[in-house]
Amino acid sequence: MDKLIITAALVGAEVTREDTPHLPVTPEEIAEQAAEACEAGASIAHIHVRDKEGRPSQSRELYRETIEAIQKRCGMIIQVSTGGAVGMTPEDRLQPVTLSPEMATLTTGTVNFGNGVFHNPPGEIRQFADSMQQHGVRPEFEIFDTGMISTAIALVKEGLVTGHLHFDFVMGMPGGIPADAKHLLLLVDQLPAGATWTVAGIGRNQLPMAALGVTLGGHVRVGLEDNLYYRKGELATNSQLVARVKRLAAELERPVATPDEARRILALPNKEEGPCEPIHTIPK
Ligand code: KMH
Ligand code: ZN
Repeated sequence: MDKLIITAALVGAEVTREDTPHLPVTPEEIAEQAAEACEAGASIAHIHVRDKEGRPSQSRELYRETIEAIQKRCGMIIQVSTGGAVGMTPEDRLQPVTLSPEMATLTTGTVNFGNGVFHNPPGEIRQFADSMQQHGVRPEFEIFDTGMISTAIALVKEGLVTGHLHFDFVMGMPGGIPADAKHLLLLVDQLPAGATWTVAGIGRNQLPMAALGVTLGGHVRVGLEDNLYYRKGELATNSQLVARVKRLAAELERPVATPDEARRILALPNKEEGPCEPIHTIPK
């Protein structure tokens, strides 16, 4: 198995300071917690940003400030959200892609999201993929339900996504695929050979899904975007959640990847050598 890539989903769009005092909100707070998560074993920072009132935002300027603040502190792979918050326009959601970060999320289908609808119709998915291609950004496919994998593969066949394929299975979100071993295996089975995957369990599913990610040869996403608690009744910090996965993985003889090791595993373009060749195979 490859070394384990831990993604720290630090902020999200839904959690508030009222929910937990540990949520980072300003660019400096997000950067500080990214550095702590990196120190604890994470190699990717999945980021959203918030405005001055703490509301979810996709402001290019706020992303720029946040990315620069992270880059001053550590060499993590920065993955911006294009999901933003339910109800945002595609143009709004695409703003951070124009900064050409190393990675961005790409959700390949519409899904009920709690009481709302996370709207990703076919035309907009292609618009997002095209924008990422134009700006040299590697997508991470956000898979909330099974049908989203075949849509991701369609984008590859259409030439809208090139390079190594990496998937994030978001499991246990009300309205999305349930979080359990049976459903995880169903998702993994559908991936093209050579693709990599990570798993993000929502709420109390975070720890058991992380354990499955480690043991099945996937990678793991944790953080306050997906789960507020360290255990029942005890609020967590981002770095505590990352550190626990690193310890768990160490017990299972799966060391964590540094950011540069993660770049090699994900075949991210090396600035000097140019784009890497794709190593996955797409079924005909
Ligand atoms: N906040 C959700 C509506 C992503 O980052 O791309 C979407 C989301 C996924 O968080
Ligand atoms: Zn997100």
